[in-house]
Amino acid sequence: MSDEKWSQRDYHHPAAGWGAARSVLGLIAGEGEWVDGTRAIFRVNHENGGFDCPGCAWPDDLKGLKLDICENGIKHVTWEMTRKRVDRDFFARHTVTELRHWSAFELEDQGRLTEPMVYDPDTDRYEPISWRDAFDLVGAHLRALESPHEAAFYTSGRLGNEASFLYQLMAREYGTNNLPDCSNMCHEASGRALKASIGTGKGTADLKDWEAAEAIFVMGVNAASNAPRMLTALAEAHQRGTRIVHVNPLVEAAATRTIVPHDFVEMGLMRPTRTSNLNLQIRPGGDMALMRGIAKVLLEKAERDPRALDPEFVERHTTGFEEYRALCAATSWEQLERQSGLDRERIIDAAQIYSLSDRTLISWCLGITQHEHGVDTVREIVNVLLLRGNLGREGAGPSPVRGHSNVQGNRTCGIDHRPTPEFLDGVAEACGIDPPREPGLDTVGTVRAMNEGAVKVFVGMGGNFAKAAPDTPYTAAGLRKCDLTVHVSTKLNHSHLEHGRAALILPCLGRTEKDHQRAGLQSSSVEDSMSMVHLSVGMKRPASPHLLSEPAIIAGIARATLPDSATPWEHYVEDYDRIRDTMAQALTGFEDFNRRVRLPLGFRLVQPARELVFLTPSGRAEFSLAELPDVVPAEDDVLVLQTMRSHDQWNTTVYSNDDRYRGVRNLRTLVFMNARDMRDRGIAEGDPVDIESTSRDGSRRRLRRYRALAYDVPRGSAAGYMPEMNVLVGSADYSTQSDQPLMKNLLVRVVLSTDTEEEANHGERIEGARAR
Ligand SMILES: Nc1nc2c(c(=O)[nH]1)N[C@H]1C(S)=C(S)[C@@H](COP(=O)(O)OP(=O)(O)OC[C@H]3O[C@@H](n4cnc5c(=O)[nH]c(N)nc54)[C@H](O)[C@@H]3O)O[C@H]1N2
Ligand SMILES: Nc1nc2c(c(=O)[nH]1)N[C@H]1C(S)=C(S)[C@@H](COP(=O)(O)OP(=O)(O)OC[C@H]3O[C@@H](n4cnc5c(=O)[nH]c(N)nc54)[C@H](O)[C@@H]3O)O[C@H]1N2
Ligand SMILES: [Mo]
Repeated sequence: MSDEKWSQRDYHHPAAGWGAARSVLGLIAGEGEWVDGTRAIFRVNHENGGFDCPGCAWPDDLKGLKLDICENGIKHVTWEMTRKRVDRDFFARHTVTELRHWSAFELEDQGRLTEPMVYDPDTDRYEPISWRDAFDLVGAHLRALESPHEAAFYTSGRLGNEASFLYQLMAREYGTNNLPDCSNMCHEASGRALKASIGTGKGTADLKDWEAAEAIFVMGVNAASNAPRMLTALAEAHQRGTRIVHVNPLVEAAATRTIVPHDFVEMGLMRPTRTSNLNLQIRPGGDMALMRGIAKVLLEKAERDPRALDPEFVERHTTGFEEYRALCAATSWEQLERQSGLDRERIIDAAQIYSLSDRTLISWCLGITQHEHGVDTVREIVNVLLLRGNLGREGAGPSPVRGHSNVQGNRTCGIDHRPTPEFLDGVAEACGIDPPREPGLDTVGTVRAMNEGAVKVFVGMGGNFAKAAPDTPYTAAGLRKCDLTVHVSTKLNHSHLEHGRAALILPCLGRTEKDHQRAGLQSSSVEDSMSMVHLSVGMKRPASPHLLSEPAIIAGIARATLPDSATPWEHYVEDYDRIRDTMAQALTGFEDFNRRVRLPLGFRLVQPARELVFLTPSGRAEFSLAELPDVVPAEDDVLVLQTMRSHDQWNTTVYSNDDRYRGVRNLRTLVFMNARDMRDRGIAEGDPVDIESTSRDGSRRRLRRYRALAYDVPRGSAAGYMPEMNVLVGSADYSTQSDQPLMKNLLVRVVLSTDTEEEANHGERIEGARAR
């Protein structure tokens, strides 16, 4: 973070390659982690021993060189393994009010948290507290609440399966389903859509399918930065002749060419592999129209050539086909072109690639889900797959790219504010508790409830709720209204500083560290994007002798809160095999858990839809019949703004102000715009602009003196970075289908700034909410 001037120019090198290699070396050296860093890298994602890379949820490669790592994974691992420490002296030197002005980078860069800390309002500082007193404080607050629903238990997607199971058990034994999680902002739409369409809320494809596909659609994901190991799959697929279609308003680095990250020969020769056959620069939110257009082309073609569809599959395994056919016929090309922002010819090109392939995978991430119509769009993706039987067949199926490394496992193990009756029955029987049956609060609901005084205790199991959640000042105000906020964390972040009247920071072991309990060295399991469950074992000495594991912290809180609990909390923590034995009884698909998770590559959870068993009301895969929404803003001067990640950040952790593949150096307070949209507004390259959003409740919010940069985005759309831009997301701006905040769909006006430098960059709310 220097005062060095910013710059932006096109990046012409392939993704991964030497830019990435240089960056990795700098990172390892920079953190003073040469030895540990390099040793750790060779232990990431290994089949025997080693820890699961916390960088993303892409599965481990099962073949070839076991060097399945990437630049951003290494960045993430070395960040956790830093030698720097945030100790009691640090907290003694800085008041909370002072720290609140530090950047996210500056806070995390102080290093690892070392001991439990409690907030002292008299000194406005965090001070040391013993674990026992910390647990007692949480227990006292939770026991004093009038109703268990006055507490919320947030989870960020790093938490291992065993800890997730204990955490949900504690919340439910205590009496609430208030289990908001990061998935509420991430893939909630995918889960709901897949559950409705095919009966189970997960993708059906695995890495073998990626290797067998004849066509792959990559929709709304910046793979080179956020799932870099996907680059290998794409490059290898392209070399095999697989046709690859990228759908994205931006042409991202992975959508052109890459150097296979672990192919050192190719790196040496600088020989890039192409990763695309077709790039479709879609209008934001236009993906559903594209999918419907593809279906329309296929259905018209099928009138002359029945092989355009898979009539046998449709007949045997689906319902609603005739209605869907009629819906497609009734949707005009004019509508499809306008809503997708694509010409008919381009849609036909995509349909052609799709219809010439007998094995097609469609993968997607936040560009699809963080929209009002995220659920309908994912269901439309499934509709298109069903038409040609691309399900339950090798090389085919829906393949959402999940975010956090264990976000899928969290859900499987019960982190869900809307648990199914079957799930609760399993837990009730195996654990002898009587769980609450009514749905709990999700992320958006928790923020509102804290502000309304309905939630008084907030427990965050990892993550950075204050910055990750929408409407930053409103979320902060909610946290500050709480009687108690508790954060289980590895590093300091703003959530510790927007605290309740009483507040605790509880430091935990990271995934790279050895977790010793009474029965010896413990391991935790995780589930990747493709339903593979395997063990992760830390190999480093803990950052401090005072750290506890997440299961131990949960057990400590549970015992203090539920003194008469029949759950053997201490017994569980002594040996995680015991937790797994209970999970084997409680959770479907976890039979014989302890044995199977120790198989060299773990095991694959059964995904019934892949076996063509559909747990839907009809027992079949269900075509969805949603009306095509209007995604074009009503007013001409409004732009649709998306908030995304740079190459050099991990969610709320910002490593630098650079964004290599988009050619940006030293600037995050930027907005990418179409050059013609800039000209229309009298804005020149790099001019300071104000960005004003209008929320659904009529309230307006503004960011000042951002820099406008011309970028290849469709007219009428714009892009900038999360989490800074969360100040523009109103608390009313969430999808009615998924309750996900509309982080890729903000309606904004951008104008030349008339402010002075001093007024720069502070997000603000500029008008009270009008009633809807
Ligand atoms: N290095 C690194 N890795 C990460 C993360 C990280 O922060 N850093 N975060 C992790 C997490 S939690 C997650 S959820 C994932 C996020 O992975 P991504 O989904 O790649 O995250 P974003 O950076 O938000 O990028 C969204 C992409 O969707 C595109 N997009 C926006 N709107 C639309 C649209 O309407 N239609 C289409 N088709 N595309 C659109 C954007 O141009 C961008 O390419 O990555 C995970 N991996
Ligand atoms: N505007 C906008 N907002 C977004 C998004 C967007 O695209 N646009 N994306 C959303 C998405 S997809 C997500 S997933 C959320 C992310 O929301 P979160 O998961 O809440 O945020 P992270 O930044 O991933 O959390 C980082 C913190 O986790 C803690 N941590 C790291 N490792 C560990 C560990 O092993 N154990 C524990 N206990 N703590 C640990 C550290 O203290 C670190 O500061 O943000 C959402 N917010
Ligand atoms: Mo995410």
